Amino acid sequence: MSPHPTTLIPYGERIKLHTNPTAIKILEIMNRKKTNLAVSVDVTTASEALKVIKRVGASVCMVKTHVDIFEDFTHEFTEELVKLSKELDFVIFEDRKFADIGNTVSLQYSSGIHKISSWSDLTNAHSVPGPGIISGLSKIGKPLGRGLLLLAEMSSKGSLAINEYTEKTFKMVKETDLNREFVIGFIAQNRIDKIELIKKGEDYLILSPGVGLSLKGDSLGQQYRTPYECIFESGSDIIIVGRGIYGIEGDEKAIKDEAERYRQAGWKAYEERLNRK
Ligand code: 5BU
Repeated sequence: MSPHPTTLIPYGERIKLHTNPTAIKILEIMNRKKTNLAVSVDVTTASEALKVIKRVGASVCMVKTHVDIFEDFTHEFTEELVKLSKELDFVIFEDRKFADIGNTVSLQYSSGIHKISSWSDLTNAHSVPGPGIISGLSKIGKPLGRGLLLLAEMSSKGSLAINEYTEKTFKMVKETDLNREFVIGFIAQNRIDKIELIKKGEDYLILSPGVGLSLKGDSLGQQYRTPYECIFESGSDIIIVGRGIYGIEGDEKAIKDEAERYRQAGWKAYEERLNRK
């Protein structure tokens, strides 16, 4: 089977295929820092998260958060996070997984304690409610230059986001976000932007969680693949790693070194994929 055409274009050359400021920023950072690694910082205090971010920042293009798991959330944290994102050159992705009607998600995105749209460059949503979820989030996020990813597949065992659901999710984006100004890609395990459905010059980012260099999974249904399997074999653009990096045992340097090990593995797989031409 011939490789998906997008996987043969260098990240830097894909910048011109986007108009969304967040998509452009992500590809620029990836190109500049030679990294397709996103670190997921799923610790339960904001102070611990900041420590991890300072250690991994140099190796990543993106930091992914779940701010609803912090016991000590304040906007001092988000201010510090935004500051670090500028200093260390990464994009912020709040993995909120919105899943309600358009009106509700627009409020959840802009209001409440977390005010996600005010500090997070990128967020994501389930397609299960239908296209109104894209319109509701777009109303808030597009004027701010934010980006959205739709969940087309999940890494967990038994996920229902497969086959027809995945295909319909892709079609929903094509039909709803006509100028591709807000939805910049998908959370998926495969290159779900099917060749026969994309027009020339259309470019989507595929981000894959469920990545580990040594473990195969956990006891709660998570399934891991290696950076090589994600980037080279499945054609993903960005690998998302959580416990594989922040959960590593050892001193402060161990987390930094592990992030660098994943960065190198992800980048090597990307270079091999480009050279496959
Ligand atoms: P881990 O520690 O590398 O297993 O963490 C993976 C992170 O990615 C975690 O924050 C999950 O919420 C997130 N995730 C995932 O694991 N699988 C999915 O399909 C999606 C998100 Br969508």
